[in-house]
Amino acid sequence: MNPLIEPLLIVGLVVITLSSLSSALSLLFEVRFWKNRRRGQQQPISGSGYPSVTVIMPVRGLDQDLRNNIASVLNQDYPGPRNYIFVLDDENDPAYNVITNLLSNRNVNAKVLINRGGRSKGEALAFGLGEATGDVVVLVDSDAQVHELWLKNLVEALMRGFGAATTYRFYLPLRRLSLGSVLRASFNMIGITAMQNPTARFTWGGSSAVWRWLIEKWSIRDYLPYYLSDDYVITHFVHREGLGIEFVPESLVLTLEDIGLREAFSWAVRQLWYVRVYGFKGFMLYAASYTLYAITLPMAAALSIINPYVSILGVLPYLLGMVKDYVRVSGIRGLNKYYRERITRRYAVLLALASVPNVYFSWLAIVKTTFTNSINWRGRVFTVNDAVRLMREKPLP
Ligand SMILES: Nc1nc2c(ncn2[C@@H]2O[C@H](COP(=O)(O)OP(=O)(O)OP(=O)(O)O)[C@@H](O)[C@H]2O)c(=O)[nH]1
Ligand SMILES: [Mg+2]
Repeated sequence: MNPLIEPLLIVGLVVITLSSLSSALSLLFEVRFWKNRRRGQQQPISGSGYPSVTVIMPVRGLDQDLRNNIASVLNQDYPGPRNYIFVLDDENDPAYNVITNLLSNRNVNAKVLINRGGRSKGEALAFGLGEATGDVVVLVDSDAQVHELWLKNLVEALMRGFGAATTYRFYLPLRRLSLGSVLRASFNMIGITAMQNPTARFTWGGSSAVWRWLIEKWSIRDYLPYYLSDDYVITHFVHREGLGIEFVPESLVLTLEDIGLREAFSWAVRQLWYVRVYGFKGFMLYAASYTLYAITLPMAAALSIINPYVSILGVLPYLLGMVKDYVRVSGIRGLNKYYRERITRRYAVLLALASVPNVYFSWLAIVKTTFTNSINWRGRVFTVNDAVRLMREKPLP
């Protein structure tokens, strides 16, 4: 026997065992998460009236389903007073007319602000916060589509004693299904994993509620323009206050968009770039776990030459990963009719299958991100140096 074979076999078996164990644990965790939700561990709401809310949406450019997104955010069944602030950088932005048109047909308390010369989402948010009057501030992105109880669910989590309430997004194709859109939807679900875990949880800027007193107390407005990730800033201050962040899957937002494979890859790299810049440890953890999954299959294939049973063991982590994603999407479908009607069972199966190519898609995106200096975000280019320089100008206390 070749002297190299024995150590190779040992390394291979260790890799396969580790990735099988880790996928089995993730699956177990996933099943328990949805089971607990179904049991309804929600505590009743204390206090009487619902707090007043200011919903802030920064907008730049025309999202693919912008009109429906904004209409859904305006069309809320919320028992308390609410008002809306849209922040654009320029009234020539094509989204300006879409928003003013929608508002002219509706009886809602809303204003459209122009942060002239604004250079980023963070600047737009800071500008909008300066005009917020509600006891609660809810931030929402222009690519989010929500159901009627979205706002109420988020605010109720604050009323139960949390400092912030967050949710996450789920991608759906708008007109046609493509490899790019399915891979992006699959990649995106890693964010749900983070939300399910209180240590990794963050206030996702795409849809989060925060008490305004907390924003004022820590002068969060002053920090936002210096960070490309509002998630990072707000999460930091909620923790500084010693309060918890609640994850509200019942208010998951849908993003209906079509995207090609190449664009989906650049999108994934941009998402990872933020993690690399603002949460390097998390990025390393992410890189390590995806590397483990990515090498499992070739390792099993190589070892199957020595022992064919190893190949059976080698596909186990991928099978468990598929089942986990199916359980997850089924859990989301089970939340309420809104999700069940829009997310088909066929799409759930497709996402489960996509979890396998997504291992390689994600891993390649991680490798690319490691060597990516600049990103293009809605037509604005930001480099690592820009981000670091800005962060140093206004470090978080
Ligand atoms: N006013 C203003 N809004 C912005 C700017 N950049 C982004 N936005 C808005 O900020 C929100 C988040 O932007 P997205 O491009 O969706 O960012 P993201 O959610 O990190 O990225 P995706 O995953 O691609 O959705 C959206 O509502 C955008 O319209 C900007 O420079 N100015
Ligand atoms: Mg977005």
